[in-house]
Amino acid sequence: MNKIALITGATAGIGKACAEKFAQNNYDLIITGRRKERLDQFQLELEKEYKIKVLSLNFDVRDNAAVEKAISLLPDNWKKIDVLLNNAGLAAGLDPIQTGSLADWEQMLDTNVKGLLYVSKQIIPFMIENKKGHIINIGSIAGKEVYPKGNVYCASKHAVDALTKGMRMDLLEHGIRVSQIAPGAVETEFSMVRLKGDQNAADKVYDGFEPLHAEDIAEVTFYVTTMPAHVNINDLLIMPTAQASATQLLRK
Ligand code: NDP
Ligand code: 8X3
Repeated sequence: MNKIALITGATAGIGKACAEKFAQNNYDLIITGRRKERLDQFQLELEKEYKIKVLSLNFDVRDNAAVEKAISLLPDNWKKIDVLLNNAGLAAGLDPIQTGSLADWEQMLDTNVKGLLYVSKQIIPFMIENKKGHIINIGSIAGKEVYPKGNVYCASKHAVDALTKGMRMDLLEHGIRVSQIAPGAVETEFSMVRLKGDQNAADKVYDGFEPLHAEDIAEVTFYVTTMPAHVNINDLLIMPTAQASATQLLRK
């Protein structure tokens, strides 16, 4: 086997671009997501294009029993996971706290925080056993700053920021590297999901400036893994040149 990366949320956006980048660099991949058709199709494309081994695991990260089951069924040679990319996540809604929806809040916290924990809980023992590994959590500018109507999404990404630090401390004795990549605006399916399929509103998010592309984040994510074993990039905040903060954008 080549080195192995497990990427959650590989059916779209940043996770998909990261899978391509790791595949180009001869990693074998475990790709996960809820949309089985996309996952299976992507698996075939990766195997054909890059001649690597790919396993696709179809689960919702919010369902701990499903996460446990899928990972417990991994063949032993797939348990030597070098990189865990905790990427699956979303924002749901853009409402002030006083009118926000409970279902949106639960979806964000259950996916971005608890889902990340459920997957990590299954993979960390393999890394401890292997005495190495690299966990990369996809945070956000929303984990560094809070912005109006960002309330619960920002809270979930602040939790990712805190968990990244906590993981690094607790896993220090096991030689496991833990990093966070925190992007600003990246044009993916993110805004369509957040704005519940309103294409016009989603397009407006990226109007008049060049956002980051998922491939930019893949480039940086792969770079973080290429450092020598004694080097850990703790935290990497990456923004479009046209974005200075969560709320300050230069639109033409
Ligand atoms: P996309 O919507 O394009 O992709 C999200 C991915 O997460 C999909 O593959 C989706 O797969 C998966 N996912 C979502 N919910 C679940 C779930 N419950 N169980 C399993 N998989 C799930 O968005 P991005 O690529 O932009 O988002 C990826 C990460 O990057 C998220 O954590 C997001 O918060 C973060 N981020 C995004 C930024 C942006 O501006 N786009 C900026 C900063 C951070 P499926 O639907 O098939 O399950
Ligand atoms: C996604 C970026 O600014 O919409 O995490 O929160 S933002």
